[in-house]
Amino acid sequence: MACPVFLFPAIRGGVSWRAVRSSWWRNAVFYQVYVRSFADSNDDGVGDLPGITSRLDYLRSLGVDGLWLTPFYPSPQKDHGYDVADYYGVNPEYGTLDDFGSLVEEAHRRGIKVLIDIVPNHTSSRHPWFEAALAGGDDQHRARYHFARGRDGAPPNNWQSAFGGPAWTQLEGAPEWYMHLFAPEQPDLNWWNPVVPAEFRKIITYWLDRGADGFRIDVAVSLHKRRDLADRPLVPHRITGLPTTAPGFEIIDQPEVHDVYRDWRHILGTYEPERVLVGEIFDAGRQSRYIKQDELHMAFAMMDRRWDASAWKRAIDVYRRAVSRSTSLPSWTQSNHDVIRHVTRLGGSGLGRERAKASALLLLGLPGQYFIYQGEELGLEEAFVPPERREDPLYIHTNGRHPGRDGCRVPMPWRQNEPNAGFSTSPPWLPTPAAWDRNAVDAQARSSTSVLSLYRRVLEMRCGLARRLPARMDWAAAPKDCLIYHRGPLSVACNFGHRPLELDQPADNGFAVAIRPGEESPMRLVEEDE
Ligand SMILES: [Ca+2]
Repeated sequence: MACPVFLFPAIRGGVSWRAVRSSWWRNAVFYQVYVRSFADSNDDGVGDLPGITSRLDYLRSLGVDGLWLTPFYPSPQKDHGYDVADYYGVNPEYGTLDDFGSLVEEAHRRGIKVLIDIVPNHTSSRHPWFEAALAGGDDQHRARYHFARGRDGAPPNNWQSAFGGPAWTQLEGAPEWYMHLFAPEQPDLNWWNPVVPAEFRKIITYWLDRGADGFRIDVAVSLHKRRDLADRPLVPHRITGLPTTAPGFEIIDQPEVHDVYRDWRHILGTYEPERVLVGEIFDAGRQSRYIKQDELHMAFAMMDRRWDASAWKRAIDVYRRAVSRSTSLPSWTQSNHDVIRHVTRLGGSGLGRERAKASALLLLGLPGQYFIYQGEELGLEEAFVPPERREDPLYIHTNGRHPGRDGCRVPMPWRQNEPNAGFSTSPPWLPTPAAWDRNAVDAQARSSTSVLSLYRRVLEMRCGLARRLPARMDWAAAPKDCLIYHRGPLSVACNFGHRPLELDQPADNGFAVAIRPGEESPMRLVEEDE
């Protein structure tokens, strides 16, 4: 672990050894590695596992406690790895199982945990199960997916794919259709069939045995689909008037999904040190039902609100309340591989970057985990990817109505004055914007005012303060457009407005983080000894 203080807290008051050791993930800082775009070890333009291993010292110097690796399994890459053809292997583009072993070993040597992505909702259409299901009407394999007869040439029901169009594709020359809530190349598994949960028990055990410290679970509340496959009742949307699913009608989020996570949590409980489950769940209401002592450890407290003090305060409180009845804390997140980078969302260029620095400080002071999305620590903006170079199925399947998510997946800039900002000597799978040269890691490492230097400094402070920071925080009275909170010896103030604010430094608190979006001094970190 990069920050060993998390290991110490309580060998007192009858706290068991198990409880002490299980605390590693609480308040940890995780770093999401988008494998295809992080680091390229063999200069073929595609990131890979040895590339990640070669950059572990960078991640350690940044001060992260754990990584989340996006899927690296063999896959036809119709949805960049979220279409898994073999849950037990490594895509040759990304390396080998031995490379995975080395990555885990080297990460652990540096005190960094490794979470991997698991995709239980659907397989790739190239998975051997689905290929067998198609091959000859193999009933045993068909029963592992959702096959159903259509209605007069139409799909079995009116469910929609997240990527546009019906959630069903008809088999050629046959009356049956198969279900896919995402791309047609991602057939949904039938979790009502006991063969499916049994297989995933094997899969998670396989990776736990290879040293994985836990899983980030893709579309975590899906799994079981409502059994009656009933049509969605449609009602007019309250604003647009367009037909939308009636409230209370759930296709996913069935009660049986909880049984799966109780089962997985039980399996994880047989490993030491503690392994963790992080659900891809953003809705606070759902988080409160899934984050439990015997289910998930964490989900994402996604801070995607407009830059407004009261909206942020409300969102922070909603996510805090969501976990208040569990022993968990929120996992603050601003960006990931599916959303527009937050520097851009917060206004772009200099203004967006200043706000992003402020929001990081605001969230990093709160109780809870923090998930950095790769490149966030460089202040990267959403990149423009020319339409002819876009690869995201969301762009392709919506015929360009959705711009796609390629702009947040462009490879990392590592070195200034090198081709493709030092990511690769070959053209990267997505083009690096020319302007990213100045964002390169080596350039930012040399500058004390860079976003990277700020992240390093703040993570170091957070680590140093960890033992003194309680799980509780309290809002304090604040001027308009400002949020202030206290957490033990730490006080954090964040100015959402355009004018500088002068605040009295809290007398009883030894440490304060103040953020002032003025021109000369946009931000000020006040340390104890100042
Ligand atoms: Ca490569």
